[in-house]
Amino acid sequence: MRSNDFMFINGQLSGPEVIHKSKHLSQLKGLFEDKHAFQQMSGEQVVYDIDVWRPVPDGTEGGLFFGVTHIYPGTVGDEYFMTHGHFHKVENRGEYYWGIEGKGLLLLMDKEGNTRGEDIKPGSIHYIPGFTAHRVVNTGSEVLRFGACWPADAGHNYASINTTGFSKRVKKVDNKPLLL
Ligand code: PAN
Ligand code: ZN
Repeated sequence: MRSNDFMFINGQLSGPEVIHKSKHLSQLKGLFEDKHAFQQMSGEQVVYDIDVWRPVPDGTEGGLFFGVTHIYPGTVGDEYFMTHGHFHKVENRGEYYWGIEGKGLLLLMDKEGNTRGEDIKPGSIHYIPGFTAHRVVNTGSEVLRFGACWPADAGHNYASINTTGFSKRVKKVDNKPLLL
């Protein structure tokens, strides 16, 4: 029998078609509240890395993608490092996230702009329904790793987050995360 070349060990995804991408601070311009603190930081700084396995072409109906995101610890002013966040382009497409290492908060925002948070920690599983924007925030002092599985035809709509953002932010207040 032929063995599969894809492996997922110790939070690291490997295999011949795995794509690695880094998200630099400069690519998250406008998302953090403290513009002054943002300007003082290097735009070259990596906020998170993503490893994605796309076994089928982007947009394939019925296909699934598998990814791992690694968010580094840090803040912009008092706001924790986080992913850009998005709705899916095909809005009804859902997704699974699960915690692997580190701790944080998954922000879920519905179409009416109501935002709620779920704790991400090793072993936690999160079902993200369709029509729901999702963003992950690293509230710990270590790297936060989480897995994701989503439909290959979901696509990403980042534009609406660029303009309206999420209705809540996660900030470090007295050394503790607060959803404000
Ligand atoms: C994830 C995200 C990944 C990075 O794979 O794309 O965590 O977050 P942003 O895409 O918001 O930068 C996912 O939700 N895919 O649909
Ligand atoms: Zn998604």
